[in-house]
Amino acid sequence: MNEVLRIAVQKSGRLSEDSLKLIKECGIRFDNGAGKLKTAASNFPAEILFLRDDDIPGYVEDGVAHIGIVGENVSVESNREVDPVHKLGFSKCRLSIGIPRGIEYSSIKDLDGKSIATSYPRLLSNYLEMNNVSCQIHEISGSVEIAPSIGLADAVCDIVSSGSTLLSNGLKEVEVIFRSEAVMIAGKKLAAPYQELLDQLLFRIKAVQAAKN
Ligand code: PRT
Ligand code: ZN
Repeated sequence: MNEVLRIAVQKSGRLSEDSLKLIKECGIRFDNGAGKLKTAASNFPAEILFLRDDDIPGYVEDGVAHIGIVGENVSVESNREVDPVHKLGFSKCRLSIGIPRGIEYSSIKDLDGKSIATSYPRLLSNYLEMNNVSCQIHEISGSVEIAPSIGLADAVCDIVSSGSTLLSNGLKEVEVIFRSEAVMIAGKKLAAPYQELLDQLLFRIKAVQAAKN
């Protein structure tokens, strides 16, 4: 069999180290010399592609990569046609709404008519709709937490882990709208040889996870 499973992982960021560690713990050996965008495994028919996390769902949908590792937040927000095949247990975080600390808050209804800055317009608008609340959503791609203090928005909706970024920007967390962790995503209807390789990899991943619990 000459088929090679193409695995997309984040090139450099919060998911990178744990993604590569997991692949190594599965017994798959590869050389990830600095600056490489692609590397072949030496003892498993796989190739690793190093990409920006936001691009991974699209590449998996298009079949450029057969599978990928991303945050569920990125996968769901992308709205790409991919299968979330297995949760990986690392990079846990939440997508939350934060408001200035001095403002009282009792429920999501308090946000009706307000503006919210976020990089996650789809997840946010789904949540607001579900709660029958209507807000103006300002989509910005980074430094979201600064928005209220510069008068750009009344609230923010961003990824929170320890909570210290919200705190240091004078904000408090008032609603958790999505809980996320790293997930293995796969293309819909993978051809048989790739599905078989994915099954072998998932078998190893589950064994690695079981050994840790
Ligand atoms: O360059 P590239 O586009 O590939 O990476 P990126 O900068 O978009 O993503 P990166 O590496 O920051 O995050 C990758 C994934 O890690 C995210 O999509 C989440 O699934 C997950 N993750 C886990 C986090 C965090 N924890 C996190 N704390 N992603 C972002 N943050 C940021 C958050 O945006 C906020 O600015 O950290 C700040 C909050 O952290 P605390 O600890 O102060 O609450
Ligand atoms: Zn990104």
